[in-house]
Amino acid sequence: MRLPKSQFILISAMLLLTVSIGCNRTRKYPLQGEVVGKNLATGEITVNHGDIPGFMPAMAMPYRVKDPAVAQEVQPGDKIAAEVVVGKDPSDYWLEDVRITDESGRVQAKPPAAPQMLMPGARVPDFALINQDGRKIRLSDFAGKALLVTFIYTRCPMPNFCPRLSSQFARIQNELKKNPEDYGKSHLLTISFDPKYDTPAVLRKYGLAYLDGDAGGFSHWDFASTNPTDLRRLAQAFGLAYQEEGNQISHTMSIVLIAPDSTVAKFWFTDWTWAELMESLQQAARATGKGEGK
Ligand SMILES: [Cu+2]
Repeated sequence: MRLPKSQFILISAMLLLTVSIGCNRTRKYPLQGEVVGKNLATGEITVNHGDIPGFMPAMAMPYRVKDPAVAQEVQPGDKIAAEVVVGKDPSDYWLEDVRITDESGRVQAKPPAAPQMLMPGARVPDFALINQDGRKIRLSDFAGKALLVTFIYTRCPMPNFCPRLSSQFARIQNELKKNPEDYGKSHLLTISFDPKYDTPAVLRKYGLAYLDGDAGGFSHWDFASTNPTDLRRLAQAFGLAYQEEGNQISHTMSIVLIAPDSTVAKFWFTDWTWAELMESLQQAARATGKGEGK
């Protein structure tokens, strides 16, 4: 069969479009199974699941959960239903829309507590903390500045987690110092989720190590903590999961940029570099001058 040229071009274009959509689209598969383990450090849960037609035969394997609060919530033994989402790169897949079900796979009346993570643009509640000097500080103290917040515990033995967060924040601190205007319009805040051990004195000593012994640096970088109840609320708001395990705390990473108007500007959970954080922080800080009658 010979097609008129115009029709041939049309069909070719449609085929090309279909192929490119097929490659760029993320795909979703329904999953049902039982949670048999979890690893808060990686934000993964291991699920023993049935056949997932078109994706995977029945087996037990770890899945990253998109929302870290959900990994915190579900427990081994829970029966769940979820969507496996496969990204453009098929080796990149994760779980979304996780629901706890009964034996027969029906969603139970009580799903996991709705994660209350703040979305970008949301106003940040005014949490109170105690800093390295034993002084009460509030997030609202930094209103008008771009505020970069992260969470650590000082005893963390995993080089890629808390020590990396602190050493990269130190790098940002040092770089910002070179530009007094940015320095004056920004602030860093490291929050410990281990208040029992990380007292103000411990945090002060820890902070000084990252400030090269310069206590003056605390005027731009606070190390703080608060009571366990407020920590839970803070962690939920900022999508951080942590859990005591013996003498250690297994946890995820969360870095949040709070804009000068006290709204969430951006989150980072896994992939980030100090340069990227600093650039976003500087951008937010420089935006403060605009629209304020300057
Ligand atoms: Cu850590």
